[in-house]
Amino acid sequence: MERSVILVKPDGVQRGLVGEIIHRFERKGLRLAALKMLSLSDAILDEWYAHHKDKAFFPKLKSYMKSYPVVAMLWEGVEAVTTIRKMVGITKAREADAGTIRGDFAMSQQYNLIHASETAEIARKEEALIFDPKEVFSWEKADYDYIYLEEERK
Ligand code: FUP
Repeated sequence: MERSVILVKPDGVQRGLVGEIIHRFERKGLRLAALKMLSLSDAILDEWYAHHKDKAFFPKLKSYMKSYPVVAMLWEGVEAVTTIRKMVGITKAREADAGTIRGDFAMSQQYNLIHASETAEIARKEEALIFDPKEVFSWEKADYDYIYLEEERK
């Protein structure tokens, strides 16, 4: 199974959408492996958005991500990274498909509520940046027999 790192960004926390976002992933059948609130440091953000560090929007993005705490979560499932990216929608939220989190609740390219890991490899890096192994739980989800076929659940 794959794990994906989700951040409910400062705008999502301010707008009271933490519960809505958790609710969507829970209903989908994903397993919550870790959850915490934290303030992002410069060191984490520089690593997190290293691919954007030369872009004009980077300073604004960084100060926005530091402006209030975020809620970080780890959600697990078969091919969870791709599934979650589909549920989140494209970066420019006002053009995101209806039915996605950004499409249903946001209008901006920066204030787009949520971060979701882009690939499984990036997810592993992000997990190590945000979570101590002690904070990650491998509890058994009782309804898996009704969510996956046994052969799908690898
Ligand atoms: P995403 O993977 O959809 O979160 O998007 P990116 O990794 O491309 O961008 C990360 C964050 O940078 C976005 F969520 C918001 C911010 N951003 C801007 O503020 N302006 C832009 O033009 C592009 C991205």
